[in-house]
Amino acid sequence: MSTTPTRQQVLVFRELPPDQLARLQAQHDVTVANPRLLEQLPAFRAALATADGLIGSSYKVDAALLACAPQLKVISSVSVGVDNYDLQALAARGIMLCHTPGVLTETTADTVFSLIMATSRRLVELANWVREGHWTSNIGEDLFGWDVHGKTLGILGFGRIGQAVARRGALGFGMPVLYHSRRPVDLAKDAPELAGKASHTPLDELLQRADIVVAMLPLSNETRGLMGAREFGLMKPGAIFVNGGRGATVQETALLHALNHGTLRAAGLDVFATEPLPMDSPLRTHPKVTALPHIGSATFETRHAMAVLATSNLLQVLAGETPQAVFELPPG
Ligand code: 8YV
Repeated sequence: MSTTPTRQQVLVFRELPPDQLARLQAQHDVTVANPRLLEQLPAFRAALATADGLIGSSYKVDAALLACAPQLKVISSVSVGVDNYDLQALAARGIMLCHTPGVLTETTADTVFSLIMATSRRLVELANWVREGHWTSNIGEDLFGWDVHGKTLGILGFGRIGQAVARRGALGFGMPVLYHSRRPVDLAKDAPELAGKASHTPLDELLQRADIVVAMLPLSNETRGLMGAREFGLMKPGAIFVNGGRGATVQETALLHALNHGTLRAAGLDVFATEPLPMDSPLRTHPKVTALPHIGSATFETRHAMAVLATSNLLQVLAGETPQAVFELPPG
């Protein structure tokens, strides 16, 4: 005897595209409540009490919040990074965590490379200079930038996005690539296009040799504050630092010191320890900083693809199926 699947309770905590919301509503009872909007916080908290599944991103999900969700089976994050989720608490409750790796790799790598170009060639500064009406004669050396092609690219973190950045540098710009990660990547097997073009390098040596250092690190206990005064002090005079991973991997006071007194020529930042970037942060207006509002994956195409994957993950788990992209939690 066929049984009609029961409609379960789904809480959407960050807006989804209408077509993906409709997919959820076709099978389950859906509440949309974004807890970062004060007026929606009561509805969020009320829906937590009966939620079987959550879908959204960029909101801290800790043990205290999970204690308000006694029926929760799964969280489907519309993100590849999961540092805003208390993984131990999820594991202890047996709550599954899904995320959206892969679909945002190329877009995020494009964003990172745009920061490499913007900082090296001073694109934002000079575009503003033209906009403000200063271009009244041929430019002089004071407006020159620095070449990107052929420079040594150092990448901290060599997962999907780090490798995509390496492809852009090595294959598109003729850049020797040094990368630092916990373990060397078997390039011949996993990234043959980078074989012979990217070298697993100790952190200190990478910082000393690279002209452009890109941080593509997830945030964990191991990576929090990894780039501090010692690390910035190792970097070459005139080096450029770009962060496209997580802001808290960088000690921002050390970054500011390197920009103001040390060796750093410029910094391109898409992520920050606190987001949105506080109005009183010196990084917001620093002349050597190009700051973006965490737009790594923020294109129409990619954010839709992420929402499709996250919605599929959630529907699969609620149907008792294996999701396309589960995040392996630490042992509970
Ligand atoms: C945004 C990201 O946080 O996927 C991640 O981990 O950092 C970015 O893609 C995410 O897209 C928010 O929905």
